[in-house]
Amino acid sequence: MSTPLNIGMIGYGFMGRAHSNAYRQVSQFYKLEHRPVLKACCARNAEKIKAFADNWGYESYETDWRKLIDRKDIDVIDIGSPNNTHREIVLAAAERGKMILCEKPLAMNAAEAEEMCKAVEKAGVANMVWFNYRRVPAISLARQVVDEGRIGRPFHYRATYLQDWTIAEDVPQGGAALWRLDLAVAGSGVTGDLLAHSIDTAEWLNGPIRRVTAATETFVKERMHVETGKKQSVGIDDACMFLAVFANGSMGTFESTRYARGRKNYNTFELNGERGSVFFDLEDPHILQYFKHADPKTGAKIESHLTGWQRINVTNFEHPYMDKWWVPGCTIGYEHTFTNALADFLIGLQTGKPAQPDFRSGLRTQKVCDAVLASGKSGRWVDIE
Ligand code: SOE
Repeated sequence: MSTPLNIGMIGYGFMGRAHSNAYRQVSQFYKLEHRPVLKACCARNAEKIKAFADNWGYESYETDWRKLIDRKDIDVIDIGSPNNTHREIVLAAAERGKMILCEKPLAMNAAEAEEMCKAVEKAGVANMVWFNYRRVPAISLARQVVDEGRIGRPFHYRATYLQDWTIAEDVPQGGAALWRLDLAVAGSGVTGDLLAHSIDTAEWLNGPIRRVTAATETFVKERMHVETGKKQSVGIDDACMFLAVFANGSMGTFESTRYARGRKNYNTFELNGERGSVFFDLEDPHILQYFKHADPKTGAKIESHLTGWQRINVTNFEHPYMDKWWVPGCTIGYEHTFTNALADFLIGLQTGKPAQPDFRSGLRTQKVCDAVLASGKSGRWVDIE
């Protein structure tokens, strides 16, 4: 018999939908002690949140998040609302002893994230940041390949995260749909929104980043603001490139933009080491490319005429998460990464071994983002503690 775990979801946009879908799916595919129940959702607009509640099967809705976190029948607060709301909700929800799942980036900056970490740690409540890409089976397999010593000494890490949806100058900023373009609400542009994913994956696969130097650019300097109806200056970084030095001595390059015509959600990385390399591209999500130069145990080199990149179709039962889904050869998609993440969170509750990335780990990413943005301004190398 599973125990119900009552969810209070804040936000009804893209992430509100992605998380709600995960809550609905997880118990069907994973056998777990806790069974999420869609107890209540919350947003300011009563008409929209009611429609959201009806569509996803939430039992009730609220229009004030404070009321939601005061409710005794809510166990978990899920934050899918814009970045500038995360801190306040986390501090209040932790005080009331709620478990918290927060959308990325954890906060507007590292100072906020630090405060949020302290709050959940003081309250002793379970917490996780929704860095869903760790749960793409091919990316989890990359981590396994690293752990198995198949990369050997790492030399290079290369990440790109490219999109193209803000090129037109008449795309406005602000409001429910376009808050990601509004500095006051988002905290930053592509650095917090896209590179946060790349940084989380990079540190997970290749360890901590020690130093960065960055260049940022804002291509469209003014956009109409949805709330004021007036043209206002744009404060976010439209594009950001940075160089990194990892604690293990390897070097990294990171590139992100929303101005790469034709690129919709092009999230890639490549890690090159002495014994092998891995490459991943989210536009080909079930494939992990692996180049084997030498045996991880003996160090013996593969015969040169037989070397080449392997395209591993990550759909076998032996692959991460895949025994929970379909039969080999049948792929899973974007939405399943959230379900896998949620399953890890619930397994963490069950085993007492908290799921990662928790808020501390989210704070690491935030520190790197802050360093990147500071370097983008100063043009200097910035160290990360
Ligand atoms: C931005 O367009 C965005 O929706 C991000 O906010 C998500 O985190 C990313 O996964 C997809 O792109």
